[in-house]
Amino acid sequence: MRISKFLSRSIVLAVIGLITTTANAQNAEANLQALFAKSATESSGNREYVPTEENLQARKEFEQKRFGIFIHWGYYSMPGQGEWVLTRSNVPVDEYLALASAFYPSKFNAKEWIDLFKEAGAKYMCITSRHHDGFSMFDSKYTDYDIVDATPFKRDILKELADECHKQDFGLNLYYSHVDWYRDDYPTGWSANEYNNLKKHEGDYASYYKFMNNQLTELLTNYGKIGGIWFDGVFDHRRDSMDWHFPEQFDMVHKLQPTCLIANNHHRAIQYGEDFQIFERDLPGENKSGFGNAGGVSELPLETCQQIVNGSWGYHLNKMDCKSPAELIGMLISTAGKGANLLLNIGPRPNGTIPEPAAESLRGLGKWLDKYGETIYGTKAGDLSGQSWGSTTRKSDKLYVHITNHPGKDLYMPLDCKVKSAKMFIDGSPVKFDQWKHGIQLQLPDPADGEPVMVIELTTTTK
Ligand code: FHN
Repeated sequence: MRISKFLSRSIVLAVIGLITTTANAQNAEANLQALFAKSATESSGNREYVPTEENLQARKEFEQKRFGIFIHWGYYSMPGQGEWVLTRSNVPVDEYLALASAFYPSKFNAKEWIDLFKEAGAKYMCITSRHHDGFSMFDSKYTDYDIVDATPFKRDILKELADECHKQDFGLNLYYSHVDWYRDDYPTGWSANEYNNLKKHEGDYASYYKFMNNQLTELLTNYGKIGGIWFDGVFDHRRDSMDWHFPEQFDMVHKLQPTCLIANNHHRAIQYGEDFQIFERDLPGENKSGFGNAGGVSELPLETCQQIVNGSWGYHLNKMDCKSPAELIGMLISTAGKGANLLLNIGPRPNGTIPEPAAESLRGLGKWLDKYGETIYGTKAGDLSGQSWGSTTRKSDKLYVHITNHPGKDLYMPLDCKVKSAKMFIDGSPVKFDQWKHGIQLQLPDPADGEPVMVIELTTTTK
């Protein structure tokens, strides 16, 4: 082709391309505005979020549970390098995607999982229905990139887990990622700038938003009662402050299941439609994890998520150092002492089993809860928490003193209440104390061998 002809042809093509792209972008924008204009008048508008009575009741029941199991599981467990292996290991995306066609968790057994979680004393679980890699761990008709269509396993593990949870009266919450490293209609953000194996694209948020809402509708229609949706991923557009249009999405969730509680892992002040507040690897009010928790501690039910191993949510072959039962008990005590639920994470193996060290620690925690669960479940934050010697929880006129670091013979506790009696929780044997003007001085028995925590029950009255 002569150059001039080639050039003019290229210019024409480029202009057509530009017009088309612009037109697509304008169409996408128009679709988006049309979509939100409609949903905005239908849903949130400028209304403030007023939770329904049934939602408020669901919140109360949620915070009574105090202990849940977090599960990060997907085909990302196959390389055994955690759930960010696609990006942090900077692997070729197509090679990563090919792993899905070999994902066959042959030993997955929903009953074994729920039996173990109940033996651990947990009252609910939260599983990654779809993490940042975009892979759906449930049968979705809005994508073939899911466990039924894209793997030889072909079973809907979420359906099997949901059926078992409902059969065993065990709560089921679902983690759902707002970030998507797979779909072309997701407007790429921080992840694609940070990791150069991810393609950057403008995406089409109206299309992606519709996809998410279609999937959330599937999750809230096909799997029975869902206790909560745990959203994650706003970090990807923190800097460009993309409008995710959460209010309309959250209204839709509440419309589908009014008792489904919503939380969003943004570490900021609570926003429209949220029903509980998440803290990630921090107690409420702390900022050891560096996420900032700029939103302070709200009046909503609180939940702190922690890892049973140090340093990974998803299965990681190099991070198998599991917290001991005593460490887990201490974690639960300090979390409950702040009036928060502990969501303790496990990363199952690619074959669908729970690593034995994690199972062992869970069983040890469960043994402790068999004896002391009354001092954790259904309690509120104690009058004193985060002390060097331990923490407290409160249930009506009972104040449970959890001593994880025995301070010796005497323990002074500054208290605004009056103490009527003190006894060892485990056997009711009386504990001597002196009532002072602004607190009490306990005379502690010696710590019992093999008991990681000394629990004293105070019966109190207002002064
Ligand atoms: O990026 C995710 C991470 O993979 C994991 O799901 C945690 C769980 O709290 N949330 C995000 C990191 O903050």
